Amino acid sequence: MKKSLVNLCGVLLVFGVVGMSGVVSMAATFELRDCFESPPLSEQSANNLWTFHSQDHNGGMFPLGPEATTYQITADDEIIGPVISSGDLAWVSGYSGPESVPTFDGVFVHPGKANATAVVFHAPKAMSISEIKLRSEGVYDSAYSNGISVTVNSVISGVTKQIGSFTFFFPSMVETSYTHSTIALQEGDMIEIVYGNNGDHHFDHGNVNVFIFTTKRRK
Ligand SMILES: [Ca+2]
Repeated sequence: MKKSLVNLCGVLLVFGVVGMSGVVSMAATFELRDCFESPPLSEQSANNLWTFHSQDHNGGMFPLGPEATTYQITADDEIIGPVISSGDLAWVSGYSGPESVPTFDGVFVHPGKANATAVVFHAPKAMSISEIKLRSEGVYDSAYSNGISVTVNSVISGVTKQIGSFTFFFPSMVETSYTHSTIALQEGDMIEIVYGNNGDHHFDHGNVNVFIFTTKRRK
């Protein structure tokens, strides 16, 4: 089924270039947070640019949360959304433990007891990805968390290949950038970011964002 650029999740065109040979090129940035900028959200559709699943892209899509600012499976604590803004004191715990204030504009994420929370980007057309950048930090009472594990995969022609993985812990903000090679996607191929509980889901309260940068493309 054809994907459309015009859906709930926006695309920011960064710049266009007319090369010396007269070839028109274009690069774009796709940002996870764009999906959550304008609540109330709609129920997920398989045609969306970004979708959110239990465990990985093969798992069920999360239903809409009760306040239409999140997608979540309440029974397993898997959740993504709402947006978190830099400096928002609502995401400071107020408990006796160490506290932090969110340092960037992102999206709340919580892996489940049993299953990870998977963020899936669907290529709307053939594209070459030059960089995948992730921002990750613990918020609220995540000082008591044992960390949230992150795995980044490409899914090309149905074959999953790991690009990288890391685990983040309160209180440091981690910026992770994968630029080691260009990733060629065809329409319908995916980039998958799996937020897992690192063995224990308690206090796994994360603020995350994902940026996917495409290269200039020759026509
Ligand atoms: Ca954990």
